[in-house]
Amino acid sequence: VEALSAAMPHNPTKAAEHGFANGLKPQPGATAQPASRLPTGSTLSEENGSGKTGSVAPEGVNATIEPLDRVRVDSSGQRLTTNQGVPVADNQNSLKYGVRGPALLEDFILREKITHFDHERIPERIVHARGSGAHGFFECYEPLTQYTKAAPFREAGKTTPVFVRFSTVQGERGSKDTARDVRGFAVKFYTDEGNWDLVGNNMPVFFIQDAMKFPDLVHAVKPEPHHQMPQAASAHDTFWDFASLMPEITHMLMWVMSDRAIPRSYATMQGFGVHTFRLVNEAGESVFCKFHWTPTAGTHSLVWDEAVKISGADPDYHRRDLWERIEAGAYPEYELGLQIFTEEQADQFSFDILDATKIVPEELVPIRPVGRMVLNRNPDNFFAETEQVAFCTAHIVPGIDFSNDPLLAGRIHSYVDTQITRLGGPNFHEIPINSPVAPVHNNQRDGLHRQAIHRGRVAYEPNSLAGGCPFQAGAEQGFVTVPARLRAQEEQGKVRGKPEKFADHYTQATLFFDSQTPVEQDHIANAFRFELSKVTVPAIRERIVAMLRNASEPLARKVATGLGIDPLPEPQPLALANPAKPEVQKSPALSLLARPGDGSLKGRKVAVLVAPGVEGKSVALAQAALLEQGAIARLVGTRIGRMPTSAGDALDADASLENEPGFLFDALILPDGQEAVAALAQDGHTMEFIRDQFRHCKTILALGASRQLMVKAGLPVSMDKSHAQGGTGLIFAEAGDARQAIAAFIEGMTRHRHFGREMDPPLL
Ligand code: HDE
Repeated sequence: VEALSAAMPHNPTKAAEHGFANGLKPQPGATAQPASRLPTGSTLSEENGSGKTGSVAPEGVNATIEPLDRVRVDSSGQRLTTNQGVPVADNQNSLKYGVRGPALLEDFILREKITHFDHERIPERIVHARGSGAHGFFECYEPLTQYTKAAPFREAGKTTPVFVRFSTVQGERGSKDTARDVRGFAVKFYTDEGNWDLVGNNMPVFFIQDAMKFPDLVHAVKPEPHHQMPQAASAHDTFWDFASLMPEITHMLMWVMSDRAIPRSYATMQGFGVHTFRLVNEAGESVFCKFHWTPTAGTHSLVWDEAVKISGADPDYHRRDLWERIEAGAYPEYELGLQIFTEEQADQFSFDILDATKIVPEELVPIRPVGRMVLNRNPDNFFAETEQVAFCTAHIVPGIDFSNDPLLAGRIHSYVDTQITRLGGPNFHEIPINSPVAPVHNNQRDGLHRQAIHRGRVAYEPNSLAGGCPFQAGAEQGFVTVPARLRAQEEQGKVRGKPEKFADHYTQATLFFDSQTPVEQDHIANAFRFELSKVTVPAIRERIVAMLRNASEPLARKVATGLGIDPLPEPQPLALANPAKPEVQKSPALSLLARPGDGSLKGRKVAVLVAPGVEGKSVALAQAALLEQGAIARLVGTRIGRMPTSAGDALDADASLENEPGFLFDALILPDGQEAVAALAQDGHTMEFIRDQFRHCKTILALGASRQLMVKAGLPVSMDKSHAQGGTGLIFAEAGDARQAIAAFIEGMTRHRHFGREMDPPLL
């Protein structure tokens, strides 16, 4: 037990889950797994978890652990059985009539094993198929009872267990992580008044305004139906054809062409509820609300060239990063912020708050921080948890309510519906990862895969035979829908149509583009250029440029130049000739660079190149200094294994230039030691390593003799500045000067990238 908990210092309860610490460890000679706890239905209450007040979930612990204990399986010390619990004597050979004779139909052990295997796969999600999940907790900063009676926001310090799934949208389950795409950011709160799913994205707006268009959008962006290409990419004809005919998409296009679509890590991207929701207090009063998750580590992204290369070398880049951060105790953390506004305020806005292609600028309604979410525990089993988790926008709790956003309305139907097919029936809420920690009691019965064994003969309400139970909770305790105003709607009657402000397709696209820093604007223009250069039909490219002219003339011009379109096409006709004047012309908060985060290096990866004859002391110094900052320095050698140092001792390279290319690291240290430098100079991988690090604007430190490597790689060493300034992110240290240079290197890394070096087309 001690050895196990020592090996997993950050998830101390894992030992207990696996049966080692709670007396479940099988005894020698044991014949069967001890009976697991029966599902109780009610698993969390004020006494045992999420309801605890004034407490913070300890690191690595959260309250979904106990409820899930009943289904965790530990096979250590156990004999192999069939699914009926029959011990299996031979798991190597099928039953035959003589060793060279025919296999026998009677072999129920083989048939059960193969039959189960044949059915191991379930349908993947139609969108967001590729994802990664983690457990954690949400902690409330202060009571929000003035606005909402929702359980997670009742008291300061209250913690609520959560399960989060991050995802890409377009690609299939086995596709790459670093595609240019929106990222799903779905949070399941296991509140003590039922599950609340906040199924958001890492961008606060969406492509379309009405659920009616969702199947069209997804059909357009998915791999084209005749040849199933391209995988995990929007850079193809059908997506841009659809986009060019849907001007409401323009604002979202700005976001997906920005670096937000290629995050560095799930721990460094924001999350948004997208739609306007309602908060409702005990008195039944309601306000509107937008949900924002902001990462403590700041918002950081990849650059496109890097994202493309990573997808080849490590398609699991984000999944690995999330897993490793949690295992290392560098827990991803996000602050939840709310934009709260009244219906009267909303009526005055220049845009419609029911339109999911619009944001509420922070300068108009500030974001109020209300709590933090920490992801502190990896799932035990990908399929059981991350794949089977079922998020549904229909899952809300007392204190939260919907707005009339027509996109949200379609979602309220879609998610439950899709789970019924994907998870094989209406009882998916009983799959352990989905089951609420609050008690479940109703008269729904039967269906495929029913787990609960309901007792008694009463499955209806009202009843007298069961004393009227389960009884209606009533307005005091139960969920009550806000009686929203419907005056205007009554006048119109049933219609298919949109409110007028929905027709302003460009004002906020302009706001977004104009609020970006010049570097970010360049990246957006380059992304349009790249995507449209993959489009084979010239008319589609031209229609997009014509659309962009309505949002930003400089952007449209730059994209057109990049595509060889001259002269510029006429702007697309406006659906609304005179849109309302926006309250905010620039919102600096929309720039990724506006949220550098806490400056910590937690979870960052640094490559230290090594070869035989390396100067070991400065390498050790750098490793120690980086570890202190929470960054991981990996020794990347001309090969893996022991490397003699110039002082006669040895270092262990755990990665090689071949298996961990340069673009997988956030920064680079080139070592001192003539012999090592000569060996590195012989290997072409070293040059690619350095050039990628340079091209992707990362901090590079060249210790002593390794300056030659920079020269050989063709780097403009004239960029060399005193390392005290470190402005270019290129730091050179003379021999014996390592300590100070390492400090400058760490300072450079806190800036993430040095975009001053960036050139289009790239210099190297
Ligand atoms: Fe989804 N979406 N969506 N979506 N969505 C699904 O549900 C849908 C939309 C989002 O990690 C599906 O379980 C419709 C907006 C996330 O498991 C499906 C519409 C936003 C996830 C579905 C939208 C999202 C999904 C597919 C337009 C951001 C992954 C599998 C009306 C606010 C959740 C599934 C996870 C998944 C439908 C639009 C986010 C088909 C009909 C807007 C994060 O039900």
